[in-house]
Amino acid sequence: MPNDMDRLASFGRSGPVSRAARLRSMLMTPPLAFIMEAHSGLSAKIVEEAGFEGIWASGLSISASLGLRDNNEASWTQVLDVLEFMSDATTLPILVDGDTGYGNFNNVRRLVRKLGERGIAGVCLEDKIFPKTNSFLGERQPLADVAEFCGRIRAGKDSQTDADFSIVARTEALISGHSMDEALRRAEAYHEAGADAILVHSKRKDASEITGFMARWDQRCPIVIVPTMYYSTPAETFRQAGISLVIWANHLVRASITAMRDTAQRIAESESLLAVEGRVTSVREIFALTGNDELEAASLRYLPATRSIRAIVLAASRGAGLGAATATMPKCMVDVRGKPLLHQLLGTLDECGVADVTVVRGYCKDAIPANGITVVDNDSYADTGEAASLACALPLLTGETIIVYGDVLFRRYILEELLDSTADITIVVDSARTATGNPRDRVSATSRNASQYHDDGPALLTGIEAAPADACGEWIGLMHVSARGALLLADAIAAMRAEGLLDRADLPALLQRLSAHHQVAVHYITGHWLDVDTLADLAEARNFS
Ligand code: SPV
Ligand code: MG
Repeated sequence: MPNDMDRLASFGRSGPVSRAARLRSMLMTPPLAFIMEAHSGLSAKIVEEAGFEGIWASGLSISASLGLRDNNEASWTQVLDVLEFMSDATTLPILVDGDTGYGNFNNVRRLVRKLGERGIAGVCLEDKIFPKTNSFLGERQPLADVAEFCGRIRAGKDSQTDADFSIVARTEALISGHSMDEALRRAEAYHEAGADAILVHSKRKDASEITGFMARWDQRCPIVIVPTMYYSTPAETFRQAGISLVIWANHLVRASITAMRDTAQRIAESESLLAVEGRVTSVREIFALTGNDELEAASLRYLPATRSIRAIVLAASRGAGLGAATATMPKCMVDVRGKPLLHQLLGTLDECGVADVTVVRGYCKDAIPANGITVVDNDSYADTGEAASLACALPLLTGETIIVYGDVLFRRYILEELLDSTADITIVVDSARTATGNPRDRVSATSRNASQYHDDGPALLTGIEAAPADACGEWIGLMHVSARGALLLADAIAAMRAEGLLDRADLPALLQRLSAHHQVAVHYITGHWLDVDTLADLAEARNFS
């Protein structure tokens, strides 16, 4: 049965749509048609790309590409597997070189059914005996008995599952040294047996046998030729002679052998790829030929959207509390168990799938190399605060973003939980720290940690710099914004800048401003984090895991 691709593909000759019907049209209706050899899915694509209307699945070429002789060394099911790749790779009709049909009438029946299942448009059967030998090897190869071969043709026609499937009967009479009369006798018998077309093969250097045959054939049915040996004959001669279909039988496998040998030799001799780069097809071209763009489009349609989360790390300050440790580097580069603090933080971000990280540098900025991260500089770090540092990364504050201080360490689960937040703006607050820590980071919220589970929604930030009695905890310097939250944050930064408040503001001040107009969700934790402000913190950081 024709498959969907057959039904949909309609180009070349107008009218018929199935591949079998298109091959039939090439055989039955002028003008002279040409089909080109292919032996693999890739070569089939190249034939189609070149604008041919059909493909010759050459026995010689398929065998050679498998490293085998053209003597039926590849089993017919192995050939069938190659044909399936070819059929899938192209929309063109494929005429298969079926050799002798791999045996008697019974083998032909099964072959034709299986070809139909793979969307093959037609098969060419030659009047020789299994196992075959290539026509250009030796002389006077024995031919099949005419009646027996006619039985193969009839069996094939009775087995086709698509009414338009074609059987081309090939006579080797002239190649095997028989007379023109014998060639004509055989052609007539095969035509009578139901062959849709006759392939007349010749190994002369000129087309005289072919034109001689045509002069006597009288257009009884379409004639197919393979001008491998009489290659200098112009196509016009075939047109004038009334040929229906020309097969360019083996030139892609031959071209590939030339190219592969040349490339292999150059590389072997020069011990380098330089000699061939630019002479060989680019890898990008392979992607194009095999349709990777289609796969990309399909992935967008069928795969769940991938989440892309950025991080902005604020690391512009020196960190005066660390004394000599920050004489030549910012606080985030201080060593904690063999790695800078910043690298510990980047590791945690990476483990949670946040690989697109921007670090805002300031003090000793050259101590933070741009390896695997984007760097943005706040050159006024000495006179500005955290909000101004964040403002330096404003162009990168788009989409879902984590904002974090460069001197904070926290267990991975804290970030994982934060990334589950559905609020537009969420800050992480340690509810165990209401009296300790930096007063500016103490926050008040609509509910405390203990009561969070009984509420409908999350606790919301109500104020900063809360007195210990009012504080619900300490903001740990880690927050998350959704794509919308990023816009809200950018708007707040722009408003503070317009009011002249940006330069001196810290992040709690920015959060307070946001919470006045928008909901800032509080995600509570207890412990499992630290920030490094003092040498004591640094000692603690070295024990943090
Ligand atoms: C083939 O391409 O395998 C053919 C054509 O059968 S020829 O090699 O010319 O016989
Ligand atoms: Mg062959």
